[in-house]
Amino acid sequence: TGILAGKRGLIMGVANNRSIAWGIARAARQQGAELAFTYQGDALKKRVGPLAEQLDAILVGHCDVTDGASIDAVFAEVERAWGKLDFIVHCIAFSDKDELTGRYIETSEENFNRSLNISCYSFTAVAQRAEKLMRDGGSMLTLTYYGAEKWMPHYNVMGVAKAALEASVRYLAADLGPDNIRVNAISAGPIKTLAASGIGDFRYILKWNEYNAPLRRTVTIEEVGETAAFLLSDLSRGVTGEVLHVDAGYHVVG
Ligand code: 0WD
Repeated sequence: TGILAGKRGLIMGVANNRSIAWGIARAARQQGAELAFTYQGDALKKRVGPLAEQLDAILVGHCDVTDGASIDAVFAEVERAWGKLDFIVHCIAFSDKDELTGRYIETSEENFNRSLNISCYSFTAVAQRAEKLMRDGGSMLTLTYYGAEKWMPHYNVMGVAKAALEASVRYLAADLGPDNIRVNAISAGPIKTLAASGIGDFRYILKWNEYNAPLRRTVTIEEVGETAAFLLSDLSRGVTGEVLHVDAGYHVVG
């Protein structure tokens, strides 16, 4: 039972139990979904394996999204295990930490390309593979941040990547809508995770949100997870191409 009963989904981007992807996985499982996880490299396998087990999920393998062959391998494994797919959750982003501080203008061409590739293109690359397995329609979800819409201190190249990611959500939604595949993003407020710890002055950003967001607090991975469960489920069947803010309302004031 639950709003995701009978649905099968692939979760990409769990690094540890503070990851937003983990909050989404837990909520999806609670709502009855069957899950599969990817992990990035052997170091993370040790961490993601036991987490997957907690949710009775299958580990479909290593996936580095900069390597198309590893994406193909993961989707081949999903097809072998399930034959089809109902949803994917993409919680992947990367930039060299040294460029998540100071001025955007100093960004290097190499890190710009790498950041856009991992944080934006990879969602499209994954969508290409997932489309073929979403035989009964489906839901694709990615994670973005307010730094896509407005300048934010230190977010720099990641803000540019998230702006491109949000645009790609709209283009993918238009491409896949005729097959009843929906594509949406959650714009999450700041949460202390491994990836966030690379952003300059992150504690200050958390405090700033706490003082200024309408709900006067930050959000949790559980809250992002439960909104995600809604977007992955048929309860949101009329919603696509949307960027939904789960940020305690910060976007109305910031
Ligand atoms: O405040 C925050 N934490 C917010 C995060 C606010 C709004 C949005 N987001 C976004 C992030 O930009 C990201 O897209 O949410 C998504 C998930 O991020 P997270 O949960 O904050 O961070 P984390 O737990 O670190 O997971 C991101 C993971 C990587 O972890 P590390 O920290 O090891 O880089 O993305 C994965 C990796 O597991 N990842 C990759 N996976 C496959 N191939 C790759 C890659 N090349 N690079 C990074």
